[in-house]
Amino acid sequence: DDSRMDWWRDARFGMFIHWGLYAVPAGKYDGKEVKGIGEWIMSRANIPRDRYEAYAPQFDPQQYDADTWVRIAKYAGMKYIVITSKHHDGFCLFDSAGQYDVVDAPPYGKDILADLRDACERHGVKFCTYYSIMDWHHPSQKPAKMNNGRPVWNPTQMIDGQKQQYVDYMKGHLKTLVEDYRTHVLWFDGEWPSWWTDQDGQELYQWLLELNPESIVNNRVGAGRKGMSGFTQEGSFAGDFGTPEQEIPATGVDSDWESCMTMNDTWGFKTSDKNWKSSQRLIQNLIDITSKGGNYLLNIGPKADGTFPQASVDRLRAIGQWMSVNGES
Ligand code: FUL
Repeated sequence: DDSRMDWWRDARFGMFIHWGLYAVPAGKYDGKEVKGIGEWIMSRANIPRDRYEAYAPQFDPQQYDADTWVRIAKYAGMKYIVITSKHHDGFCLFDSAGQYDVVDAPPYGKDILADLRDACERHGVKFCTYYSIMDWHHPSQKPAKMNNGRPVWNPTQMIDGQKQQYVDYMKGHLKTLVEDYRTHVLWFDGEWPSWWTDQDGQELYQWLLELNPESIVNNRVGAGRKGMSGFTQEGSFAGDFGTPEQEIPATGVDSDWESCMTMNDTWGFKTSDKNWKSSQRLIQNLIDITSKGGNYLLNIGPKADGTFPQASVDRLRAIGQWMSVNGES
């Protein structure tokens, strides 16, 4: 019985939010522009852990207002929000059992995810969370190799004998996200290091459904994803839905799927990335995806001050205007 998927299938349109310490450097390290997507800066610039940790005391999003974010999403016609609870860099936007999270990091010290959950619940938007399996900060994992004395983080290597402890650490986080943050979707990612197996994914999925039988879990919980196309190799574990990334599949897909896409070329905020798609293009993507039976998860990369980039707000407003004429309520 997959009636737990009903709301998700009806939803069609959601907001992805990539936010974390990477919004502080916003694409620059040691005064130099770093190539690639903003949330990968720790890896792209081979930043050692202690240097990266130094962004935490600089992360002080005084203008963050969860209510405003949810109103913007709702006006655009989005029915759910998926936010990075922990990206590959390991820093948590919720009150985790450990210390590497926004609640324990001065000066901000407030619970970003709790505020967003409350705002979502007030506005009838489903609150959902992204979670990275690979963790560039956790002591169980080490860099793939060193390059001139600097860490190459992707993919991490699991230190012998540490895996069970790390899985328990993840489960602690996930239990908190399910029980205290009432997350509706567990959107996994960072499943590609060789120490994570399809069987690990299947076990974690079963464990999550026992915790909350209403949970929805994406296919990246398993290890059988085929590149960016979003689907899973035959015989591998596929979770509840496929996750094409920056792609819209052809028609004729019979499983559930959701295309996640950026408005420019980065997920996490990057000052230099001004390559914005037009509103018209985003609306066409929405039509294309939903007419093929998929969901559209459209990304925002908030700035370190807690606001959405103006270019994103403008586009969401245009989508909302189109929706008010053409959408179902
Ligand atoms: C990828 C990640 O590596 C990117 O940073 C981003 O989160 C995208 C949605 O998924 O696998």
